[in-house]
Amino acid sequence: MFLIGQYDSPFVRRVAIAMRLYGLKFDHKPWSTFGDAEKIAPYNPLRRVPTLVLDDGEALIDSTAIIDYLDELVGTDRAMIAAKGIERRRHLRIIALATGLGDKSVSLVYESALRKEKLALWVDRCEAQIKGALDALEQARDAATTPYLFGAGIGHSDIALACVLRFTVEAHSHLFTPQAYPALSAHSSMCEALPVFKEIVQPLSPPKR
Ligand SMILES: N[C@@H](CCC(=O)N[C@@H](CS)C(=O)NCC(=O)O)C(=O)O
Repeated sequence: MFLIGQYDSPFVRRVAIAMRLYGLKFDHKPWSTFGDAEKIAPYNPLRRVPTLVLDDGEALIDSTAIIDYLDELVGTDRAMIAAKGIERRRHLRIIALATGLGDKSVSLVYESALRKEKLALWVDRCEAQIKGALDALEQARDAATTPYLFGAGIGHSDIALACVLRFTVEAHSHLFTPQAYPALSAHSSMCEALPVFKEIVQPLSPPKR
């Protein structure tokens, strides 16, 4: 199978990190959503990444759907998320907040990289949404009494959170300071120190007009 997308995308990165931690072999096609859109289109009509193409040609799209498939492959005992109940819903809420924060951070990057003049209405809205999500995630991370969010081992919510934090800090450093978000800052440092995070990483390279 092969994974399409560059590791400066927090969504691609979280999938690749999960695959490595699960010990799943894959080829990597670091195609750019803008420069290589025509290459991506046959696999994903939305021309978005991540896209995971299986050996039989089936193409999976959207990081959460891809990870759902990876969990199925490894089975419930090894899956980095609870199988059901409140434990699963807690993970999913953090993942939704983190990936939603990622969506807004990515939108803001496009707003400044692709438009001649930024639209203040959109920038203000995205920044308010980013702040709201960061505040909620700080509270949740601060409340955790275990090394990771929901236990002693890393979970999908930890990975999604760390990947999105790195992207947000690189793209919009004025929206995040360690003083304002100490628990998130500590979470990011802990995850980024892991070998798999050091291996699967790429500095942000925004699209050009
Ligand atoms: N909800 C999607 C978001 C993926 C996403 O936003 N990918 C960006 C790259 S970071 C992309 O493909 N952008 C190109 C576009 O949306 O046109 C997921 O979780 O996979």
